[in-house]
Amino acid sequence: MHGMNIFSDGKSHPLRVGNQSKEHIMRLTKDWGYNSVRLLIFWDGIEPEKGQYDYEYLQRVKDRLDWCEEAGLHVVLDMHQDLYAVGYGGDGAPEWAIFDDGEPFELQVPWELNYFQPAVKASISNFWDVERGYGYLQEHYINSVVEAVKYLGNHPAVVGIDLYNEPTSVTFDGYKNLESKYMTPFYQKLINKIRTVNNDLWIFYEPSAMGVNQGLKSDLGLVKDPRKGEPRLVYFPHIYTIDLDVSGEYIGNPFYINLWASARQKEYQWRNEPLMIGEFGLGGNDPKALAYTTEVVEMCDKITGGWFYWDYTPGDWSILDSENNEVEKSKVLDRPYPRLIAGEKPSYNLNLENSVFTFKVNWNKEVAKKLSNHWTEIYIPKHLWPKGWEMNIIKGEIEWKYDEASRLLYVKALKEGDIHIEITDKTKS
Ligand code: 9MR
Repeated sequence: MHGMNIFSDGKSHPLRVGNQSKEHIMRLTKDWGYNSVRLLIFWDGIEPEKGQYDYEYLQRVKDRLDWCEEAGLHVVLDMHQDLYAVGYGGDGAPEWAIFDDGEPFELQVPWELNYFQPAVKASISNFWDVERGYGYLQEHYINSVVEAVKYLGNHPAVVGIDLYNEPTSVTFDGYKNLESKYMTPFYQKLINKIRTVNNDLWIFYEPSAMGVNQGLKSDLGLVKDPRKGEPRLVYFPHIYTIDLDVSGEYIGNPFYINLWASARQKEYQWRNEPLMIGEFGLGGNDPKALAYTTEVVEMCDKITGGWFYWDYTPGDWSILDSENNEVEKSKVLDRPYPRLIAGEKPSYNLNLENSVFTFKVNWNKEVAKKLSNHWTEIYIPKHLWPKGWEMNIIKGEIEWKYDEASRLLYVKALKEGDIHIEITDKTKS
């Protein structure tokens, strides 16, 4: 999956869906080769009054899922929150679920600093630590997610749901305690409950944001998927490296990106689950911002992780400026990638110096038996080879075809063994 986070302008929008249009969503597949989106939904949208679900809200989300389906996008629903709730400059929890122990709150800039405000800390603690007497908050949250799954989970565009955006605590003796003591059992309960109503959805879950987003090790315990058949769990961290948080810009050294990647690689291998990146991004289109974006997407290719850029709402961070014009960063993100892989142990990368895209995969009979579709699909961006591209078959015997309308190259193995192809600029041969 390569895609965008969508409808971040819904966070505190009265209808919780934002102002973006269907045409805007259609561009994701028409103008670029995105195949998926992470779509923000909110607890205060689903259950604005205690115990009462707002089906009009869920219907508004469903209407947007129809757009996504028409655009050919897979959707991961994202139970979003920042700073616990709208009242703290964030989004997520309904008003009735806020218990601040009478602590004060003063709005801070940048927004992340509000996590340290006493009222925010208290409200977050009252959600996670059931011993403080508000255990029913988690029950209500879980039931709201299940209600969303019941209402939206069978929509043809929906492939999965992200259980909780960026769990963050500044009170439980550091983030590790939040992960091991509170988040792990909470996720397990939530997964079990989702499976009572839906056996098919992929369940995406995140480690703690604070610490892990910056590259430190996660302490989240293992969770199990009780579904019939193979587990469908995806480890779904975010990356926002510390240099960006501290100085607001990329220092031009991939050290922190590599630190993050090696920690995450160990974790997803230990968890024995696929990894995808739920969010990464930054503002601006200056050389440093473009370098950072390039480094992150190259790292994702290296670890074969799909991703969702933060975010698509036109503005400083987006691939569209506030007048909906495409900006330079869009070209960095609009890259060739395999959208479907028939084979094992894939690797791929784009060499920006000579514009050569390399794709390798192993094809064997065992893998072939498991697949219903034996074609690998590789997306070819418009902008990269404006005078045309060609494919060199370095290794393997393949059959191939190209669909101009979708800019998809289809490759099929004809013999067991390694396949190695290169896509290059036609004018350079
Ligand atoms: O980019 C968003 C910023 O404009 C908002 O003020 C802030 C609080 O709502 O949220 C930012 O988006 C964050 C997202 O919700 C969670 N992950 C980090 C994103 C970037 O800071």
